[in-house]
Amino acid sequence: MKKEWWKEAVVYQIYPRSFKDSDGDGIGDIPGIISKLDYLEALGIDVVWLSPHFDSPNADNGYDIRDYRKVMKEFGTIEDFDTLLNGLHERGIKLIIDLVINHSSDEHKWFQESMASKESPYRDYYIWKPGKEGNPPNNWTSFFGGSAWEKAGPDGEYYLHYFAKKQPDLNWENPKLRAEVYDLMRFWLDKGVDGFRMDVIALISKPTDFKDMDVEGLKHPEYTYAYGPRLNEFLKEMNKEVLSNYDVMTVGEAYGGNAEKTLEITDERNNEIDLAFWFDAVRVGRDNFKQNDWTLPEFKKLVKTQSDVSYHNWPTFFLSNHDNPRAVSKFGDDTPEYRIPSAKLLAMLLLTQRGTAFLYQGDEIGMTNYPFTSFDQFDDVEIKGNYDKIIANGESPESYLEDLNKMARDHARTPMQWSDQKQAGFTSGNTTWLGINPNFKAINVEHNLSDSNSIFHFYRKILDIRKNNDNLIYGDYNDIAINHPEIFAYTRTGKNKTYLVVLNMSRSTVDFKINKQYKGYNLVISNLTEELQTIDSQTIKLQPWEARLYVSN
Ligand code: ISL
Repeated sequence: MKKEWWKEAVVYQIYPRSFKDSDGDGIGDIPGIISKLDYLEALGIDVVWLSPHFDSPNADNGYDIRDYRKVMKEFGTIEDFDTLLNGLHERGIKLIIDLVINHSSDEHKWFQESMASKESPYRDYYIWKPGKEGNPPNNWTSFFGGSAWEKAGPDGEYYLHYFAKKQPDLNWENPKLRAEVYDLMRFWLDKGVDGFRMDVIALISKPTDFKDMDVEGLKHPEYTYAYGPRLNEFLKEMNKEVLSNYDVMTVGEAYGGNAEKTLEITDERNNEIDLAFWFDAVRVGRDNFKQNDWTLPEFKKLVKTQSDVSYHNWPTFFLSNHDNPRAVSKFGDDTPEYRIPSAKLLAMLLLTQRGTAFLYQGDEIGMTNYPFTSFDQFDDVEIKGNYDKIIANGESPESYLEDLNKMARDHARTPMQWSDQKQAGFTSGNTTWLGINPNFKAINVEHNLSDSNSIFHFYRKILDIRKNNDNLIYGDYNDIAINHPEIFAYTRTGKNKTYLVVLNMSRSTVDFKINKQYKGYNLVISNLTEELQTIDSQTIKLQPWEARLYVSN
């Protein structure tokens, strides 16, 4: 296995709007992040992934870019960005930024020009089609509700938008557009950024036939939209033109669920991108807006599929991000009794899996889902955009709200809880762009820092163990109890050591039977006990949500 810095990295995702506000307007900003650099250093992460920081009218919180070379005014200036980058680099932390190039904002000057006339040199920067008898060109739908087509401009044509109508899709068939994208990538790389997270990268090459979808297709339009015929070609070109000239990491959002194609774009022999996020494990039990029940064996099997990639691929592992509920609320147990042990267990799970690990802001202190009680508490364009469709499908507002309380994207976007003071120490202002979780008095950074037994310090310790153990990073992965309903147990076998991870993901006390080959393994760390123990029998007794890491001798 070829060693690479990005294979060893633990990446910390910052959603800048919600991280830390420095000027009292209730919106997080870059100077706010700069004021927390020592915090990030103390945690011990290797890379920061910054969600979009570019100039944007914020139809989708920055995933709609108006100017790719400017910083969003609420977040600060380009000088602030440079200071952030230097500050991170001085602390040995790398920075990757969010490249949103499937679509731009409709307020981008390219789109304004493109819409102005059919003859505009920018017309083909986007995808325009004539309507059909007063209707859109086909029946494709937007992920954020309604048709994926919007009529605009003097010529009466429709443009394609897979997301909100303020997010028109860029036309990757046009070599001029591709050259512009490569240029803006170079702009940021020449500043010294260390790579990109690539938003919905599997969607950039569009299907060629623009045929209507059938009823089944309409349930999951992403399967039609993703992995178009020229995706590999575009990524190879991007790699040759730009990426291959820098020592950077790239992680693509492989939205659209096609394992074979995802492996292809991340196969090191293909020179496309390095890594991809797979969503099957993180979305276990999810069906669009419904979070159904799921079982631990189901989850473990999805994790195994992600992990068992070929020698020429490298996996990623994550339990949450800005589009998903809080890790401890979905995978742990966020009741007062079990929140702390289960959040620590998730720390062990995240940091001992095979693959580049992605930790989402706030998970290191065990932040939980927000208790939403009404629709006006949400900000997300996706929730608002899909409301009519969901109600028209026969669901009641009450049951939609119940679903959203399990899976809404806004759970992850509430402001970071820094202290038990006013506005959780997030802002000095009187308002925040999204509500602060009412549990901030109990759950916050300050308490975590001052308690050596906290979730934060547990993350710190495991990060440190991981950093000093190649076997834990590059070792083979083997699930040793895949059908066990409560225990997640696996080994990581490297050149000279085997690690054994045993996680009780339940509220029950469990006697876990283990093969005698593990006799004599020593405890490295546990979330419940400080006592160092050796495995001396074939049964390990685990308390509810107990997590243990052992090593061979
Ligand atoms: O979050 C989702 C469903 O709840 C997905 O449909 C999500 O939109 C999809 O994973 C793509 O996400 C990315 O692109 C979107 C943006 O809204 C997300 O925040 C981003 O992560 C459009 O740019």
